[in-house]
Amino acid sequence: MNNPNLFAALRAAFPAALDDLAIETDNGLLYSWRDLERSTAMMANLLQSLKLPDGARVAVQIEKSVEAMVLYLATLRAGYVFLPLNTAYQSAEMDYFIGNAEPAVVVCSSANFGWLSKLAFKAGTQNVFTLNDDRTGSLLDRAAHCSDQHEVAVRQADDLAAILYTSGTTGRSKGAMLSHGNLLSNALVLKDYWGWTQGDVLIHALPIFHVHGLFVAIHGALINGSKMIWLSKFDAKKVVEKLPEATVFMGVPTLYVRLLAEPGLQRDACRNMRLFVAGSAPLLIETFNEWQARTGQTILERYGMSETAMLTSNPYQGGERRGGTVGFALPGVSLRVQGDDGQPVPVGEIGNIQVKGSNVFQGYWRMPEKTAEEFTADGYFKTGDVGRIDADGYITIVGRSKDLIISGGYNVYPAEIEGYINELPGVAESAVVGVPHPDFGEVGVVVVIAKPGAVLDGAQILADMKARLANFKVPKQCFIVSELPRNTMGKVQKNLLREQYKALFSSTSPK
Ligand code: MCA
Ligand code: AMP
Repeated sequence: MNNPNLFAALRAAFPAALDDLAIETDNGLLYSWRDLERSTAMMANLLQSLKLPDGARVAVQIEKSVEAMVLYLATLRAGYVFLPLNTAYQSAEMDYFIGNAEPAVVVCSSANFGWLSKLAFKAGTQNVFTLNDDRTGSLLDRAAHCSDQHEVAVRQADDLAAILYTSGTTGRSKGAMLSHGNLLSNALVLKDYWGWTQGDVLIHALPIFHVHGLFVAIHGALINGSKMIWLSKFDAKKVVEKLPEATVFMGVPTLYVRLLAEPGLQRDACRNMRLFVAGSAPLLIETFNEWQARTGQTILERYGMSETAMLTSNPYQGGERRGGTVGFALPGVSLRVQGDDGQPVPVGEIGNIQVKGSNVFQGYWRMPEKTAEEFTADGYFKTGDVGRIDADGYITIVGRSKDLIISGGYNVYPAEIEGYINELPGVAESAVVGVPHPDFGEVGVVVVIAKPGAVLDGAQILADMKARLANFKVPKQCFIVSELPRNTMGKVQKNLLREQYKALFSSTSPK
């Protein structure tokens, strides 16, 4: 291949019969491969007509739609850098991302144009377009006037394709810079490893602003020339209804829990399915077993990160898929488990997971020191995950050294939430911890200490957070207490809080 642009590889995998169906949506829209070719060309021409500088970021906060995916592909095609943002983010969060990334283009829904365009113009963005999930908005209006012929921009393997914001222990989000080569190498490895084959049909039910839905699912289908059944939003009933027409499904554990609550999920519904992939958060062994008993299919669990895309996977064939493990390092990924002393731990013992490979990102956007801190002297990336490798080579993730809650597949950083809560009047200190939850796997709970003389209302604190933060980050419960458990250094012992509140949601049944 002479153009290492990821789009060139995806485009090359389109079937020769361009009029075949590429995508059907849950609201009855049909897109052929030719539609994808033409629409990405038109949108890429629009982006290029803006005369953006090399490396320009295209920041996007829009509802899921095929056109939103086309915008992603067009950004690659035109050689710019895609920056997807969760639709749940509110103005303070968006202000930070846009101020930090300084995008040349922002695309948002018409409903958010007023406040978001102000933030964008303040950050120096020249172009703000709208794109709505009903195929309206200025982006499509403008693209409609552009040519449908476009030569894919030449990009090198280490040129940036996307920036994905992901938080760190400090609570400040960092932009993980992923190159065309990072994403393409991962897509090609997964194509082989997961046995993608002609005739595969993927049910796409995940959001498209994170690695799982945007890269693993979309690249997987496109690089194999496979059709997608496109759900604008996860809906367990719709997935079950569509299963007989599909062969591959990908989901975070919450999706599997919700599917199991559907009586229609039976062996027969899965008769054409060959692969159920789970990841982004730990899959409970109960879910793994119940799925096997109900459908006769064994979920394949894999593990990845925004900084690295996919790192490990249980085998598709030629080996057992072991529940509770994330399988083996993928081909091309070198993975090791080290003790805090920087030495490898013996087989079966717990340590810090470190990785290296062509999938590992280029660093954090404009944070060279933070990037340097996260790599070892010999070039391994410190994942912040803690795990072990057993005698058979299976990797199990047992925890995280980073203070992170994964709720329904979304990451919530306690430090960020605590920062907001500590700013509220009357709050002396707060601690956010993750506790088990039957639907979301884990959810945040906050424990707050009032300033002397102040009277706090937990419900009001949560309401204040709801007004400022993405809804999935808002702790599900708030407790006002007189003191927090501390160690001799005065540090809050979050493990004791987690223990204290662990049964809070144990009687709640999954949604
Ligand atoms: C929704 N709510 C949540 C979450 N989602 N609370 C905690 N955690 C969540 N994940 C709350 C909302 O705040 C709201 O509460 C209420 O649930 C209903 O909101 P709604 O948006 O209608 O919820 P939903 O449509 O039922 O969404 C649940 C979901 C969604 C489908 C599980 O969270 C989802 O799509 N998760 C997938 C995330 C994902 O794609 N992760 C991949 C990251 P209230 O009414 O009180 O406001 S990529 C990654 O991690 C790596 C690289 C990897 O390995 O893949
Ligand atoms: P993010 O970078 O936001 O996409 O989140 C990546 C984190 O999700 C990883 O560092 C892990 O902690 C977690 N993760 C992803 N897949 C799995 C999995 N299969 N099991 C447990 N944790 C996972």
